Amino acid sequence: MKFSLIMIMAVSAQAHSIFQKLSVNGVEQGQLVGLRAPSQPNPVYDVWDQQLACGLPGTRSNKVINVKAGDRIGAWWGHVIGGPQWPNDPDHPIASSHKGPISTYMARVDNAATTSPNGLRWFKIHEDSFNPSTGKWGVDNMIANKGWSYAIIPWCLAPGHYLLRQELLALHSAYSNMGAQFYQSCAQLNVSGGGSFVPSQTVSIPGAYAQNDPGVLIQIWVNGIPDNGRKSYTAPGPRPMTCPA
Ligand SMILES: [Cu+2]
Repeated sequence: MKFSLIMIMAVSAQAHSIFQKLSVNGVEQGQLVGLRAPSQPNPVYDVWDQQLACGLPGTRSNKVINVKAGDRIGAWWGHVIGGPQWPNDPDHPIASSHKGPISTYMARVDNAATTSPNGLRWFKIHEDSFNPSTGKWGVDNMIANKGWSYAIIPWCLAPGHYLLRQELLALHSAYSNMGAQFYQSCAQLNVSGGGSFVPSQTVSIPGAYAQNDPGVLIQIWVNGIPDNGRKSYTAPGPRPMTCPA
């Protein structure tokens, strides 16, 4: 038992993933264009790490992507920068062991190309969390979509520059303290065409999560299956915003 646990951890340490490409209504924007993305696929483990905002050190594009409120934004995940590490890489876009929710946040900024990712006020716009009736996690859906995970820019959002942060939370080792793995990058967006809504309920990142949050410190393996025993699961942080009626 002890040996097999060490084996699992050794394998998962090789895996991991990077959000490294953006699409707008299905149109790809190019590798790392309009993004701040880590250069290597390791996660953040500490919910108080400043790098929880936009990921580990890496590249920062000088481009800001023009989008409209209501556009469908795609985030593309790959095992390493460029995608697969080698032909038929089984850990691309991510090792299938890495079950967990995918959450998308935004934060209003003055200049999306230059702003610091820290000290911002974030709101969640979407989550693909867990479906207890199918046992599928957001990560399962992303793998089925060949690395793509989507969110819609809320139609009511006030125009301006924003950072869009997509977070993949891998829970396969989340049964131990600091075992949950947070992967994230940020997209630099200029939103036009929306309404006038400025979300007032916001969170800090880091700050939105506790290390012992029930969505962070959790045993999802029940009888050897990572399906949380088909019980409901709530991703950490706030629920996605809704536009005023
Ligand atoms: Cu990993």
